[in-house]
Amino acid sequence: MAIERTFAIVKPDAVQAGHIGEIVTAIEQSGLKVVGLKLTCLTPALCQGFYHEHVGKGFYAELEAFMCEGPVVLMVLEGEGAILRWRELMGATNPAQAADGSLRQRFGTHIGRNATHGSDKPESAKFEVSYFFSAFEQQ
Ligand code: DAT
Ligand code: MG
Repeated sequence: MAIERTFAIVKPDAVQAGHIGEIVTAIEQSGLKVVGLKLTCLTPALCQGFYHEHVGKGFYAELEAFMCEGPVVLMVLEGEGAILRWRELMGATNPAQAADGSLRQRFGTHIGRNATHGSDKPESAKFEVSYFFSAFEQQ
């Protein structure tokens, strides 16, 4: 499998609850490398560009309000098959359906408050990494 880069977010619920460290630890213990990292707050405009595929859906207003309610940690992760591996570590979108021990099962509380984000395919990973990180900000 090829070395890939993927994009990850520790969402506002998990930052507010004090789970940044546990999530970064899970990433590093899985063998994925953190090659870019920053803490910031999203704005509605940034959120709309990032989640462009979901703008206009019934849950979008709730998603935007949630993503802008407090700080987030943005990361670029690297490793063999990183895109799928990070999705597996996170678990299913709905924490109620996420596998035992997955991050969304451990730290998510609701489908709309699910603790982490991960790119779902190579094209999204490329777009999402470059949306938030310049080449200079990635190792
Ligand atoms: P994922 O984050 O697993 O890639 P997605 O791309 O389908 O899932 O949706 C993006 C985010 O939007 C998701 O993490 C949480 C929110 N969301 C999705 N479906 C939802 C729904 N039915 N109700 C509320 N929030 C939802
Ligand atoms: Mg998605």
